[in-house]
Amino acid sequence: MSAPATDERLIAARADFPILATDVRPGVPLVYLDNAATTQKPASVMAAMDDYYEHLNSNVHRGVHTFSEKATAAYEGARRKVRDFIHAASSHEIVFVRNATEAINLVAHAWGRANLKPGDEILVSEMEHHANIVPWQLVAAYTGAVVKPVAITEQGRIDQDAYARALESGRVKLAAIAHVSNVLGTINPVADMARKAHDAGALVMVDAAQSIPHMPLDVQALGADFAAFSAHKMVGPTGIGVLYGKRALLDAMPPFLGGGSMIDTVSFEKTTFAAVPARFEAGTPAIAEAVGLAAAIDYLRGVGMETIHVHERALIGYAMEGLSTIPGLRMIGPPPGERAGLVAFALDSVHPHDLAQGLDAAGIAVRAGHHCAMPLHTRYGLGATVRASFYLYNTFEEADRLVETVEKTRAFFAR
Ligand code: C6P
Repeated sequence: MSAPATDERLIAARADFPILATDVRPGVPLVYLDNAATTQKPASVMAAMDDYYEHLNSNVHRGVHTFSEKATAAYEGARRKVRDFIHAASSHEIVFVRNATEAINLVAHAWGRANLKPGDEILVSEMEHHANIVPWQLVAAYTGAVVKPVAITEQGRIDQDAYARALESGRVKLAAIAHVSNVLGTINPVADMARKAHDAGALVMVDAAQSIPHMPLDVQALGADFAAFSAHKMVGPTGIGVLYGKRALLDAMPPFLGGGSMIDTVSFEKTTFAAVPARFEAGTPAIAEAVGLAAAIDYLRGVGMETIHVHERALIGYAMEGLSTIPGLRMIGPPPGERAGLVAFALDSVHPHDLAQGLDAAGIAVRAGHHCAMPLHTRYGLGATVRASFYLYNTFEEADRLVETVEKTRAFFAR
């Protein structure tokens, strides 16, 4: 099969990412297929952060001096940019945190401790990342609530009948669901699932870590009460992520962390707290990273989220077709039309770590292991898989290199 032509705009976009021109070792160019772990950064994001440090570095929300006011304007401008990108109703609904993991922990601890009681249920699916399981287990241990896993089907979809049955208990207070699975690639029908949860009186936390970087997303259309994501998976920097929460829910939540910036008044008799989102942003925040996130959003908008989604769908279909020709290779998850641009697979004859090393020798970066989704791997009777995850700058030729090298590695181990 010959590779389809890659969209010219996306070929041009490759030049925006300096690291993509770097050899892994002399003469071995990088084929970066570990985008679900973290994405590469365009020069514009790095320049925005450098510019911040070179020209306006100061702490935010504190000083009355000019630079502090400029830094505050940049930081709050980033918040508005996130609001618009995810179609939130207000920038009060955007809380800056360290990453998706911290966003989910914030809800589990601030909302969960205040609202859960013994016997209450939190639904998660079997395909969740540990970040959308463990925080709920921690708060369940604290409150006496119960974490209930909803089964997935062999094809890697959340079993919708099981989900509907679980909601019938009348005890479900929150459903925590990945919009896109980081292992199966499945795009879950979150809007429909949120409607069902709301009808049953439950809230919905959407783990959007693997969807926001790859497709247009509207938190209001999805019906998300809360949503979590990380900048580093959407061409932005590490160290900053976002919790989206409906204003009324955030307003009613007690703080998670205490310290500077999150208070209104402090005395030894009584401390009162700031309005949201400041209430949840104790201490000096990641200011340069917020500037970087704003530049990342500008970059993604410039390319076009729909363009990215269409490109990745074509790429994953092409890659999966190629992988399906390799003897003894098992892919898990739904068909390409129902998934984002990633695929996890295992060979019956080669350990995933050996396969990943074989790929690395050819300059191809993939992830091998359980991808922080152990219950999912247990569900499929697999200890580990290799995962190839694509992004806007990957090409069909790179998908060819992946398939050829997996086959070569398989043949090598079969000798
Ligand atoms: N998944 C992966 O290789 P953090 O680490 O907080 O930025 O993101 C956590 C997270 C939450 N939900 C989903 C669905 C995720 O995929 C991730 C991160 C990476 O799959 C690193 S483990």
